[in-house]
Amino acid sequence: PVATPPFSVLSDEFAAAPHRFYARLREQAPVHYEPAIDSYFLSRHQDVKRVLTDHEAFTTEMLQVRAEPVMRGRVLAQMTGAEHTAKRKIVVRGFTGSALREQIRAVHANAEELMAPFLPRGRVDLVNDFGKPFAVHVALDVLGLDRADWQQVADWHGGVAEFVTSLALTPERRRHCLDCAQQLEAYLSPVIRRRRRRPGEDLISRLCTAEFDGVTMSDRDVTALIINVLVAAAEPADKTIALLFKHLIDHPEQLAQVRREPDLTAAAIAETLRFTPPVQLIPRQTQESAVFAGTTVPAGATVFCMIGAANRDPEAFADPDTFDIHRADLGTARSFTAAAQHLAFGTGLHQCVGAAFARAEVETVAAMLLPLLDEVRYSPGFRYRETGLYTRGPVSLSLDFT
Ligand code: 2IO
Repeated sequence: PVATPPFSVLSDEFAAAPHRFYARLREQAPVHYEPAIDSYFLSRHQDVKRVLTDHEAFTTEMLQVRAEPVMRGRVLAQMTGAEHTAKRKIVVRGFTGSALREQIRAVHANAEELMAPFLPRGRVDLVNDFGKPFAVHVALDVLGLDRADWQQVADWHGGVAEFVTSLALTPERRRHCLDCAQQLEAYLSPVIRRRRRRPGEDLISRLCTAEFDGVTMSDRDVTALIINVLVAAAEPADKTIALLFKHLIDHPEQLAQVRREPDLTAAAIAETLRFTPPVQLIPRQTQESAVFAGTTVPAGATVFCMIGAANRDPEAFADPDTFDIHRADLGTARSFTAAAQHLAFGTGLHQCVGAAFARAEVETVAAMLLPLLDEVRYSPGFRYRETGLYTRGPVSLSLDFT
């Protein structure tokens, strides 16, 4: 008899369909240790929530090695105390009021422009034809960068995102990622210099000129924030849009309801984020040793919060493996705030600062695409496949419509 190898989140079986393993992990290995990367994986809603809420016991120190080398400076998630409060406030301002209204106009314009060529054909790959270029175009418009550079920026972004979202990198890939980051920084430096001299209405200008409680942003802060905004805006957006359409196509009665009552769109997006969060893992580091479900995690250990598993914990959601935009425990109004029950935007001090923007972006796209894509369905012969462990989404989503 051949012994079954120990379960691993790094296995091909897990990569093919992580949700099939969530219940087993929560019930039998709520603190799963992965020796190859010396990290612990937490899958229960209660444990994940505790880690994200207690930012003193569970720090973001590992971002120094997991993010800083490609962000080219410290990002908000690495900061605490007065510095964090001031700089987070500056970023929040950059995504509210007149700034947000202008950003949503850019969302509209880009969505319209990118979808136009596919309308007469009656077929579009929502990931590769639309979502990916759309997400980068919007990020560039928000930052006030030239959309003509989008292919180049998208390539650099790919390297930066690969670094941040990899569980293991070969030395060659690592060099490639660092190279992308360096070129991106070199591209941004003269832009930052110009915006300091002659600021406009874009996010880079706002970051350059902002002040809160006497705190301002250094060039390094601005660089890191621009790269952070680029990754955070580009990496999950195409996935969320494609997953929303996939779930609605798979649940035609709910699709019909959203078409009839567009006010249900926010609930459909919130349920998509709960059911299939595009960011599946959030790393933290234990300050002291900590006990979860009777298992001790040593001090200084890397802990990965499994957002997908926590979001399907029956202790937190009734009938968790069912996609239901009407679920009573969704709390749509709170779904894009720190009070959310689902953990797709994290929670606590470092909860996603772009959550309100993300909601407005995806709502705008959905409101625009639903009426355009009549009788939307999978293209004949289309095979659905997802990829990614850290961020995860459809490889493609080929749709036919009338
Ligand atoms: C570099 C991982 C797509 C963030 C980071 C500290 C990124 C930070 C996140 C999300 C999503 C990206 N972490 N956004 O999980 O800004």
